[in-house]
Amino acid sequence: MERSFVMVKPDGVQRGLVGEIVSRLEAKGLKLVAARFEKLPEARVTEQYKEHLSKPFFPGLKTYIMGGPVFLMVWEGRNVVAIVRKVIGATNPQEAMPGTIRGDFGIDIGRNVIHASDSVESAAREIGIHFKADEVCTYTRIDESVLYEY
Ligand code: D4T
Repeated sequence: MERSFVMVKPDGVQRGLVGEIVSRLEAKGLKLVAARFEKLPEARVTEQYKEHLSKPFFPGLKTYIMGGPVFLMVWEGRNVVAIVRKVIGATNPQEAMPGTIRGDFGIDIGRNVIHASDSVESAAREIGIHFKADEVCTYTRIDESVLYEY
């Protein structure tokens, strides 16, 4: 089963959106298999966003992500990476559709509430940055037999 790494960013935590975000992903039928609440150390922020190291927005992004606690999660489900990207919406909240998390709860691109992996490969890399293999749980959710068609 596919996995995605999802993070409620410091603005999402400060604005009390953790429960709403977890609820939306749970209600969709996705399965929470790992979670941790913490302030990220610089090394893991740099590793998480290494593709953006040379971008002009990186220093501000790093300060913002390290500015408060974040809620890190791993979600599992069929096609979960693409599904979560749709549920969270476009990177710029002003372009994100209403009904998506960023479309409903954000305004500025630099305060876009949530991160989610953009590919199966990124998901594996990002899960590896933040979680040990034995911190990701394997279990069957009781509704799985009716959630999936086959
Ligand atoms: P993340 O990685 O946070 O889920 O965002 P996306 O995958 O949707 O978008 P991204 O990698 O292009 O951007 C990473 C992160 O940087 C912030 N950002 C981005 C910013 O502050 N200014 C910018 O101009 C861009 C492009 C927002 C998300």
